[in-house]
Amino acid sequence: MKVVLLSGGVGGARFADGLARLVRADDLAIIVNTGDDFVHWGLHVAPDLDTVMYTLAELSDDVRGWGLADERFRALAMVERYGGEAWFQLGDRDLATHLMRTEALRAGQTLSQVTARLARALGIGPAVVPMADGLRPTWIETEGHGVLPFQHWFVARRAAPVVRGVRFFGPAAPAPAVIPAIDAADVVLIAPSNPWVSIDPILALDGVCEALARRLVVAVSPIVHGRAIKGPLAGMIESLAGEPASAAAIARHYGPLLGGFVLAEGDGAPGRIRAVDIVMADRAGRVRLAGEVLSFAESLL
Ligand code: FO1
Repeated sequence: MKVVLLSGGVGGARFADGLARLVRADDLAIIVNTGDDFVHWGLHVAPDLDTVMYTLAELSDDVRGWGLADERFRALAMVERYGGEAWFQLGDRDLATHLMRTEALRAGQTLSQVTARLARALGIGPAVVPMADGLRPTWIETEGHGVLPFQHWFVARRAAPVVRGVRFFGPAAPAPAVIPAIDAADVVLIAPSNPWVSIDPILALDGVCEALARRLVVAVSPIVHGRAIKGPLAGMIESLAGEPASAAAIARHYGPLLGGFVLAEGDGAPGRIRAVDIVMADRAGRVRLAGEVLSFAESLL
């Protein structure tokens, strides 16, 4: 099967890692949210792309979920000493990625081109595709703190301000490989990522929903028994959808786009829904979940 995965950061990266062990590299493309990208210390930082790349290359810090394992933060300490911005923790080895990316972008390469080159250098087989080559930042409308750029809300303010809306700025053109990858896919999987800030930025690009409407789309719930596996999603469902966090709220959010939905056992009824253990506690868990989602998708084709 030719598989496309729409992915955000940690949850998507772990699911991608499971898929990459089951699907031939040539048959798997991972389209990654770049709405969280921002310029920090003059460098283009792409957190979700890097989380996916580091996880697939087995270089990621498994406890934090983002950044590299065995990381040190000596450059950060020096920046702090100079009185620079130290609220976003860029590790010493992680800095190399941002330096290489920024240098290539300044030399005229696209984000798609430099990402493909970095992923190849890390020995990653599947295509890692940024959702857009242009800057398309996500901003968060908050209660009482105005409209904040994503990382200022998520990291600097620890996702504490209540979310009233999510906005995407900049050109809505998808990267050149996005629509052709979807058109060529037998199934498009939506990772257990945050629908509002990780997946919607991809869905909001020109032509993506139209392309998805022609394909079988299967999403994996990021909510298990009413709680988010990671991050601020549960509170966002309450403030944005006006209902308690549940797998059903996620399915309702994606609506008619979905041809199938995978959720945790005990979280919903069978049908075009498959209930499995969706917590990826370790690598075996990632591969097991990816296998269950693939066989479910196959049964729907
Ligand atoms: N998340 C944090 O909560 N605090 C950080 O200081 C932080 C630094 C960081 C550096 C590089 C990187 O690739 C990711 C980083 N993240 C950090 C994670 C990131 O902000 C979020 O996980 C994603 O943007 C949400 O998907």
